[in-house]
Amino acid sequence: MPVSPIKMADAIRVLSMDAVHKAKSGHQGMPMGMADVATVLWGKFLKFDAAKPDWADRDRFVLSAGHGSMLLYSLLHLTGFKAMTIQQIENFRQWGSLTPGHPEVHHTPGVETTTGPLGQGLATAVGMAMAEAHLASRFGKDVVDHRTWVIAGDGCLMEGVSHEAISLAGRLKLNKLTVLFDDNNTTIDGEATISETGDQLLRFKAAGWAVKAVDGHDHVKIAAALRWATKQDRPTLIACKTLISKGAGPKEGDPHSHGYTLFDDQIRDAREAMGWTDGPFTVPADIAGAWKAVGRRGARVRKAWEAVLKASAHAADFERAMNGQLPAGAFDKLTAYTASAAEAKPNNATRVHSGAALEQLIPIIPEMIGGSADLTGSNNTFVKGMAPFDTPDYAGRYVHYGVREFGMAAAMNGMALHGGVIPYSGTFLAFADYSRPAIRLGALMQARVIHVMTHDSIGLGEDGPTHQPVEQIASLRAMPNLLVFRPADAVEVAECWKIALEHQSNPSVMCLSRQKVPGVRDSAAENLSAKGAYELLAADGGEAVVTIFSSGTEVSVAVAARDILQAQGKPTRVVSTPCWELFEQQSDAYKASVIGKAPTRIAVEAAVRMGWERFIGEDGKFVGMTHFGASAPYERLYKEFGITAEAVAAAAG
Ligand SMILES: Cc1ncc(C[n+]2csc(CCOP(=O)(O)OP(=O)(O)O)c2C)c(N)n1
Ligand SMILES: [Mg+2]
Repeated sequence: MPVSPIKMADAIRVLSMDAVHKAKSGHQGMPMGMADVATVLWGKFLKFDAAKPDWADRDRFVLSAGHGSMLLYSLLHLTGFKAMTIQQIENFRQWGSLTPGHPEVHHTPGVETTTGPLGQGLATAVGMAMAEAHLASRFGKDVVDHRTWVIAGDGCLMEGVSHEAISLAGRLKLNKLTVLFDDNNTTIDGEATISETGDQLLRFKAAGWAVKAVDGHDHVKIAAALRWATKQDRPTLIACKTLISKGAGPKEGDPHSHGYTLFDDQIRDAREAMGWTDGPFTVPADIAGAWKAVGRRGARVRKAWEAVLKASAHAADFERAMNGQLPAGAFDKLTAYTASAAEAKPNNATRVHSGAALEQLIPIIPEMIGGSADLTGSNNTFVKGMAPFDTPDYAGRYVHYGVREFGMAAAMNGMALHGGVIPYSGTFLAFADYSRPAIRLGALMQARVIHVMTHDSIGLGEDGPTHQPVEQIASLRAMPNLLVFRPADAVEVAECWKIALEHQSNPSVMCLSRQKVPGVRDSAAENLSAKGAYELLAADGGEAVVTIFSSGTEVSVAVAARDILQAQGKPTRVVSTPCWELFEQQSDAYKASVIGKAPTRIAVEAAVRMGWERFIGEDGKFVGMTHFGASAPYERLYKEFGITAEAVAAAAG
């Protein structure tokens, strides 16, 4: 007799209850409520093969409501993902387990993206769907043709980033993206209506989505809705009306059963209500067998696809791109350009140098997909000849993200996680705070995403303090696994681009200037930026008595200050620090040699001091900002705020 799909859903419910109960923490409410929807989706629609979690043409499943992680872990276990043993389920939320509190990509096979910060999973999924659309165009639909499915809750849809994600997806008509909304009218504080009474269907519809509501416990209706979703010409929202903690006896539908609320008695009641006689963490053989069959359902399709890929003229290129490797000769043009920049020492804004570096890279690296949050001309992210990424074919490589910094950064994470593309895009550095939650998640997920952030100091001038970053550089430097670059001239800019592209497991931020600066590097023989910090100029005429540390546009200030000090008979070194994170990775001996032994250490940066003690020590002198900026031409601002060569020289005493 075939196993009832309700029983299969009950297996998710029971495992979720048992795991949360054993961990004495976590969330059973959402997994129990969405078990039916998940059973239909995984059972009949999701293209996957449990034996091959990383099959490139699999559908992407994103649990945006990451607190419901036991839903995903149950599915991975039941369908037979090898790593997800019953012991892992029993070790939910414990040290070293594959079942952390919220799903973490690269940690658990089958998890596509790290979720938990509500709303971001949905925004990340938009990027996955974008990557799919582009790669389908580049490699053909026989090689790339999959969907992206998202489960999102009330919380995800309340978060502001969902607005950016939804409107971008709607504008781009990403018809292979489906959001399954767990419409349970519940959040932590109680009924969702205590804080939200908007109409989600109308909201998505207004953004250009096709929408539908369905009883989230009716398997037949759910299946019909999912089938409908696959036939639309735009992204789809299915609001699934569910009861939180469905199946949990008296707790079913209780708006306070979001988290760990089921204790021994309630779990016994729930088991009874479900007619589930097996003990904790035990799934009857017939139900387990039905789920295992689901896990094998995609094997044939996967093998057929592998044969198609093998026969495809694109095979090698596709695999290289999906593995994150750069094409042969990726940096040939850039290297030649860097050498010529060292000779010509062009006097220009570092954002312009970045545009020039991109001109060397874009034609050779087809994986690079650029864009900007409506600041294309200011960010210098567009290279002539790039077509816009848009319907109908998505072949273009330049995304007009609109004024959506957070949605853009999250989408880039999704593109990088999907694989096959290397996203970069621009905004102003002051607005890094708008993107910050996605930059952070990208850093946690080791996603190769390059954030071009121009107008990186008071040096942007007249736009004034709202646009002048002061504390952003320090705050970004505090973030683990993020490479924060602040290059000084054309050579360093090109070096930093190369490093960012070569680091497959780090996001990068390029802090770039609006104002022009002179070239400081004479030679491009070695990528000195790769060391994070290096001696740009040695002291003349004896042991250095002063070392000036600096980054970006202030390196030329440091160089001018050195001239003054040398003229006063004080041998002075200048150290450029384009990337602090990379400096920390150098040997102790190298680091000590860069810090040097000069009795006077000064740092100059048109930003706050925080963190510079690393270079100048507690007693070091700092020339920079201690307050917000002001609106005026930048030359005046540097003078008024005392960030000048004279001030640096004077600080040497
Ligand atoms: C950005 C963010 N803010 C707050 C939280 C904490 N949090 C986790 S779940 C949740 C309630 C979400 O409600 P819903 O998505 O409807 O989940 P349900 O209660 O239905 O399971 C909150 C506030 C979070 N994870 N992320
Ligand atoms: Mg809810």
